[in-house]
Amino acid sequence: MNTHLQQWIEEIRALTQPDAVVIVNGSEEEFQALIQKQMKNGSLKPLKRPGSFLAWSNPEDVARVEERTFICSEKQDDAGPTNNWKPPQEMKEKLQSLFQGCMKGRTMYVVPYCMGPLSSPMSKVAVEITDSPYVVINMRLMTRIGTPALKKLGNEPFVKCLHSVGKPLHPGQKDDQWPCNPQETAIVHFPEKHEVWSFGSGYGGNALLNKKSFALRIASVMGRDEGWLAEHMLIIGVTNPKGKKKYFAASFPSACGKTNLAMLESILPGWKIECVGDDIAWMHWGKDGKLYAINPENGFFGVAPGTSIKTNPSAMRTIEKNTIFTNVALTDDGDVWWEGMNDTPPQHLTNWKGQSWTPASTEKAAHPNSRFTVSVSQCPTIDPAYDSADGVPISGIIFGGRRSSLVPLVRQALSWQHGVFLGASMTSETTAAAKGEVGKLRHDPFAMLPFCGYHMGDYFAHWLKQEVPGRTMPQIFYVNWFLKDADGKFLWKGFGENMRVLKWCFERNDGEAEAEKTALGFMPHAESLGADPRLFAIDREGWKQEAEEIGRYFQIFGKKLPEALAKEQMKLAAVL
Ligand code: SAT
Ligand code: MN
Repeated sequence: MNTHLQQWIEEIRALTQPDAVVIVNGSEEEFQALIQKQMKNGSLKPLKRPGSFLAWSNPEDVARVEERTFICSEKQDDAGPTNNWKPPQEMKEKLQSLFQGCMKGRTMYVVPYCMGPLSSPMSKVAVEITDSPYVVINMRLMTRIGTPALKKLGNEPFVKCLHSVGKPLHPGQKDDQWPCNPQETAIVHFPEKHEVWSFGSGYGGNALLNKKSFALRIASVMGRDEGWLAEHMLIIGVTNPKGKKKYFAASFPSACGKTNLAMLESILPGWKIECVGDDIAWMHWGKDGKLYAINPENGFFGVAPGTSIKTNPSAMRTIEKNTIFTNVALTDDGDVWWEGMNDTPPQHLTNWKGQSWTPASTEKAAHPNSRFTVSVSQCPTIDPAYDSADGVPISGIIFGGRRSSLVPLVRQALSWQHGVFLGASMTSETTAAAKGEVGKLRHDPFAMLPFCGYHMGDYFAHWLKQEVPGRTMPQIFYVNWFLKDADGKFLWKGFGENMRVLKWCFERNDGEAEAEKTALGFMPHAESLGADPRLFAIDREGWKQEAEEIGRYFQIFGKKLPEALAKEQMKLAAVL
């Protein structure tokens, strides 16, 4: 075994004092045994769907906790104004005491995993040590775990991810259905050391450290240092009726429809969308000057509510079997249900808190951030190249947020620099993916606000630096599916209809689609997309205020705000 790993296991075993240590090999038998173990203690309930299970979390552990997430870089300035920072030494000491004996009565699982295709030079191997068997089975669906990852690693150093639910068991003590320790939760990143320490939560990105912690926070730092991009982006292949194919990457904040767009079923005859990934893209420049993306993940951790045969048929087919559901409702015949799955809810359910539920209940049956975990291999529209070592060439990058007013349906950036400005000035209404108020407008640059592992001003500069002679820069677009009219009704149907917008982006990329140059970028004519003209209205007063607000926001980056972005902000303010 890898000598660094051997050493690390010994160190963590001594610190956390588990009853047993298991090196996870990733086999089917091991997976089944872990499921049996969790069914026995009630953590997992078997479902009618073949190979599928339901977990209900502690109601205090249901989403990412941003105020308890830290970037502990050596210098505070490297974490920047958008991250929580503590001196690494002080934080390490605190963590040492939190982790002291924290795995007593539990098994410590050592999970080697590879982010990205095993054969790809862009992929990276990491190891997560966790005392949560729920984390292990989720990781088996989400990443490439076990022996193949260890083999790829050889004797190289690796990213160390340490996780504990923070709930040691005394001899004879009965375990909780969802052990966690919300009072002491902390998700801590040491970017220089390529280390993550997560304590107290078992949910999603707090605990599956491969995802936001490694593939975004730590990987964004690696990308800065090594000249590539780790982004909160889905990746899709779009094929036109002539059989021409282009790939797009698209970045939206959590729970703004990335999974739906990634699995879109075209409503336009002859057009086809295929999915490479629904959440994260690692992008490197090829020798041919094109930008190539891989999906570092191997599964989906999708938001359940709102997913239906109408909104996302491909996802519904993906989750017909071999799926772990978390915090959805249970039907009386052992299936799952969530708000938005169909028009008429069942007459009786057990809600995500394990309580009896009827349509008359005032509480939601499924938690708004309830999820499904499933392997990409079950997605009927998975792209043939999703596991390709070379990745896929990106023709366009799409940014977007959830804005009920002001921001038009789609526009194209005037240049790379303007596109970076659009990414930097992204704003979106908050969702249930993170703890806190829902529907509150906030800045979320590049949908990376909670996920950038270093100073956001440096991150903007890193994006600007990508434009060098000899490279084919992807075109940049900005979309907003969420505009509402005065009565609060959506102006755009979204979902399958979004194909019309993608078609325009595709044809812009071919230099074919028409567009008008406006103060906000190139815009299509509403009629050509079959869209309500209000989706393209430019409210100059509103935009003046928006430009001012962007200017105010940019000030938080101080000297690290790139000149080019300050200029773009002034250009926007001047043109309105
Ligand atoms: O919980 S996760 O961070 O994995 C999901 C999300 O917020 O996008
Ligand atoms: Mn996400």
